[in-house]
Amino acid sequence: MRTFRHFIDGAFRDAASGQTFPDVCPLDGKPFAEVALGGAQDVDLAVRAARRAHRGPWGSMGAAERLDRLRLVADAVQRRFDDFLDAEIADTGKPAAEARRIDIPRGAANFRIFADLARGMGTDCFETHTEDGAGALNYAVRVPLGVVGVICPWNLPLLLMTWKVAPALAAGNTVVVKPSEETPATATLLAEVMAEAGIPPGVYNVVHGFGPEGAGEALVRHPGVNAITFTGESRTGQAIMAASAPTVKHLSFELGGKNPAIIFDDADFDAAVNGTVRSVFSNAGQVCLCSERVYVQRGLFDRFVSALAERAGSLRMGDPYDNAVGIGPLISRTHREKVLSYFAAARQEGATVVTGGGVPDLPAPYDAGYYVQPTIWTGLEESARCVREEIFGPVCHVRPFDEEEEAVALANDSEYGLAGAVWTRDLSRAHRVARQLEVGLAWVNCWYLRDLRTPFGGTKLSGVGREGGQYSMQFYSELRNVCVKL
Ligand code: NAD
Ligand code: 6OD
Repeated sequence: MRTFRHFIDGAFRDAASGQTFPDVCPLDGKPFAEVALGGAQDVDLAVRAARRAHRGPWGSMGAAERLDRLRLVADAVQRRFDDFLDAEIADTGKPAAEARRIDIPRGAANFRIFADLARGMGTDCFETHTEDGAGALNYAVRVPLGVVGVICPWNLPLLLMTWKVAPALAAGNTVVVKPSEETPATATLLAEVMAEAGIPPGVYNVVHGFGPEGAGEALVRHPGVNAITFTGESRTGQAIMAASAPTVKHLSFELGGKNPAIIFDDADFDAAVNGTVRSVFSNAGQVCLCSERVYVQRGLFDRFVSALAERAGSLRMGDPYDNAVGIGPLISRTHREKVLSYFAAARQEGATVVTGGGVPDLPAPYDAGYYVQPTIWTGLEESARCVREEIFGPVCHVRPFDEEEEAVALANDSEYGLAGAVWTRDLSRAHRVARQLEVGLAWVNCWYLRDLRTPFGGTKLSGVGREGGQYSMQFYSELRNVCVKL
């Protein structure tokens, strides 16, 4: 059996406690690796190494050389594409076609884009009047924060970790990464790549383990950590915010969602169906941006629900390397129990189950995997738990609406505010509705179309701050003003 160890100060290490926990493959429920069980002692070692590297080789390296090395990391991820693919599939069970198209290319692209962006960042300069007439010059310099704690979820492990690590390093910080306990593989593999690309020891550290009372919490509480960038559940964000208060850390949070999709009856029908199928079922619904509430204008409702149900019913499950497979398992037994509990709750709350609602009948070894059927409900009240709470599975509720105003009000009636999708051919309406949605990301006639220079993040319970492009560079650095009396 393989072992995923911590990576601290340029070397792989066992946990200080000597303990491990199993990494289970969701395709068949079988453990395939042992993972070092990190705690406060491991985190402390990693933070000390990161501080030394920040004061030493990484902090004193010129920006051009630092960014060139990050480009080498991108090249190395690309070179080891198949290793990353296999690692990601073993951890998550997601279809290879999806990981080949999105997760692994983004693992490389994140390093390239932030290496380019960091080179072009400028700062302000002001000429200031003084009483003696000689004046003063004020200019700002952008400096790294120091050590950044990177706490990651399990749904897009490589994509979301590198989305944070790349800009943090580009800005001159060093990092301690705490991958999700469900998905330790790609963060460990990236450690090998970092070493190959000439990233000095201590710049990229990985401590595996759990969150509360484990490595995650220890990282948040450590006084040597200057900032925490976190993606995960809103409740976890609340706990991290409270635990980081005594050491007043910079925080960036990308949290949960209960995202609406609005389909007007003038929409391109096929495009709206295709887009909604993607937005509900991608990664088995385990993307924070997935649509769980679909509002369809009444004239189109029956036809749309039938088309969606037909497509959902035809999503194949099984061998993730088979290109015909369109949907994988959920991440864990526990998460499947949670999603199935919503399937039961929906029935109690009076849902009509249009399709799915159970566990699929699959051949071995997938019969032991954590699969659920792609599921569509109609007929729930907006007050139903299944319409209000994030489920994070391959499921949506579809409800008809009559007027534009009503659709906007329904979409905004949520504690969350991450993303929304609007499908219409009416350009004015598209702009009007997108402007009114209380979300950080509004897509029109598309879903999850990404340009990495754009601001990414949520409103309400869906997050604090924006990452992406210059917004990431701003979060991972701070400005120091220099005032020179002339
Ligand atoms: P999670 O919050 O359970 O765990 C995320 C990470 O936080 C894990 O590494 C975990 O070990 C750690 N953690 C848990 N409790 C902690 C604590 N008290 N202190 C420090 N660390 C702690 O989330 P998850 O189940 O891994 O991921 C799914 C969730 O993430 C969903 O809610 C989803 O919407 C959200 N998500 C949001 C975005 C976004 O961009 N907004 C992206 C991906 C996922
Ligand atoms: O694409 C991205 O940059 C990003 N942060 C995606 C988040 C997906 C959430 O599950």
